[in-house]
Amino acid sequence: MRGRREAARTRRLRSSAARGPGMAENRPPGPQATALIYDENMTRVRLLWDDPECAIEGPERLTATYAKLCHRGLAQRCVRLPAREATEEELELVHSPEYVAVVKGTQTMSKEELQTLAEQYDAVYFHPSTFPCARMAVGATLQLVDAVLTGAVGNGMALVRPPGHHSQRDAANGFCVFNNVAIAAEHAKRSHGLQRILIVDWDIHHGQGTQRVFENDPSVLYFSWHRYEHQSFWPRLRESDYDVVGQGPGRGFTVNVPWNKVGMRNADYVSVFLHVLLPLAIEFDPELVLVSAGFDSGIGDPEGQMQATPECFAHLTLLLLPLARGRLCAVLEGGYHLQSLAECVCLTLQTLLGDPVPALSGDPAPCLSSLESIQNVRAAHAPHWASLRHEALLQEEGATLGEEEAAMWSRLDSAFVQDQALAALGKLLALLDKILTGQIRAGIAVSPTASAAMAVAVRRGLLSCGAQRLLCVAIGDLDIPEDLRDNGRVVLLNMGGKEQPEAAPSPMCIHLGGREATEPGTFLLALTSLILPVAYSFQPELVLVVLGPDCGLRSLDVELLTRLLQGPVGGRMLLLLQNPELPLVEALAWALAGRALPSTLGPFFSASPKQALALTHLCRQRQLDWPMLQVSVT
Ligand code: X5A
Ligand code: ZN
Repeated sequence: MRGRREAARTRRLRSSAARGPGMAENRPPGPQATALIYDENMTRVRLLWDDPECAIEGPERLTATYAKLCHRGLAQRCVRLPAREATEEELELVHSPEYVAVVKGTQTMSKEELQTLAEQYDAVYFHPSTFPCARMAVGATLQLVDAVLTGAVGNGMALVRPPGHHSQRDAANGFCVFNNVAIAAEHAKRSHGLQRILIVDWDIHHGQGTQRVFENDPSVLYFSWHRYEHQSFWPRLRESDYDVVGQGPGRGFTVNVPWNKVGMRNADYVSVFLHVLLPLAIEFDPELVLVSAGFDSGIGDPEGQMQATPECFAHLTLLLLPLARGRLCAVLEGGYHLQSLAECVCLTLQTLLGDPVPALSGDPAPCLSSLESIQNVRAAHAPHWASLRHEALLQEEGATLGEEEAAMWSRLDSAFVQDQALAALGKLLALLDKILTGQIRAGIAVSPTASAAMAVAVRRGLLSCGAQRLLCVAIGDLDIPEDLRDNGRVVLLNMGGKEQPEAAPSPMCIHLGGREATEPGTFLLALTSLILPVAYSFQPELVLVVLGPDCGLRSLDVELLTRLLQGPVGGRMLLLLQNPELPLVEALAWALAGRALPSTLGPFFSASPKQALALTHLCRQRQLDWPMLQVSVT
């Protein structure tokens, strides 16, 4: 029974993988579907007088974006949900009744009155349609959150105007009137009983409005990166710096990453996700992820002046999808370069729809200024998060673990391969060839002899039509033949193998040995701090993940590895498992097909100090070879 269901799922996986981007099936409503909310009414609000600062926030932001989504066929693949106007009661989840009344009053104001009111706030304009539009922006966000939290859809995006994240209890600010995302988070707590919500604010401005709403609240983890330039960039607030971490019970639940230079690129953005946001988010284990999805952080934007390409937003989205069972709601904030905005929204929505992410372009080394910010924010949060605590530890002990840095793979000693294994090898090679020739994107092979199969697969992967760069992530006690160890085209990353001291470690072999290396705490830390940074630095064309017998990883950890490694490799991945349990194979097939995780991450395990230290030491030792391992300027 189970076997047949498994086979059916694998078939589905293969056929959808073969179709590739833009052609995946339209999923019916349900926990695997993606919602899109857009309503023309939100294009009504516009600037009626001359104000160079506000002129960039116009209706064409929505129309251009929506047109591109339709043109790409992406809007058509989504479940369309109607927007609605939020009630005043809902607005008052965050805003004062007095402020709501003020905004309500704008409906009947003359242009002069509107302008006078706008002057009371910083960088805001009003229009007779502001109140209904802003209510609809909130209502659209609530519709999306309700659909995701009831399981009507799995994730989704709301294209709204006006934006929300600068708006505060009693004030409009920075084009924002009502705080769409903050209201949605309060609503999720009150009406759905949620206890942990993550807000990821990747807009290029600091969402000080959202920060202020939740600064005392440990149930909402607020993360924002923002152009800061040592407090000289709007809104020029001291409270936007890395050392502002929340107050009272909310200490540690506000995370600010200031960008002190313009021109930040893909590597800077992904590094911050890997080394700051993800460790904290995994430890927090949110039940819902709200993205304040501003795209003024994308290349070409006049406000942000950054260099991150549209593909970067696909990667950021992919990195968030393993959280909260994939319950992710992206809500538009800023974004003022119409083409860049539309393109970035396409890449975000495409990823929500489960399409494979395109490769990340550019030098994988983060710049000095971003490393400085990463170092500072990690230090500021080390007291509050177990996943960062080993930073402090390392400084205290000044430890070196030279002997711990052990070596690798013993020689593949056996030419003896059983019949059964031969048959499995045949299937494995057929699968690998299909991946290499682009007929399918990813696959799972089962072998009774993982070590031998791995050696064969790596060799085959390197053949003439094979990969120029192959990453082999080997978990557990697996033997790698000598000749593959220092092949310039293969990086071997082994977790949990035998501890074997090695004379001269090769940059192409990375090994964290011992049973403890595959314990949940160590492994999750290794995933964000070692495995993904090496993979993003190497940019492999193919990833081979090999699980040795009794490798010690929980099924959840293998799933996370599988999902997250799809980023740096564009989804081209072969999983090789020795005698796995059927549910694991099923879960991995699901993961490769980009479907949501069935549960949240569960209780957090922290790595033992010894393991954290060994891992940190390994990362520091290898950061010259693999620049995305860096977390400090030294
Ligand atoms: C939502 C948003 C920016 C305001 C900039 C004012 N606001 N100079 O991106
Ligand atoms: Zn912005």
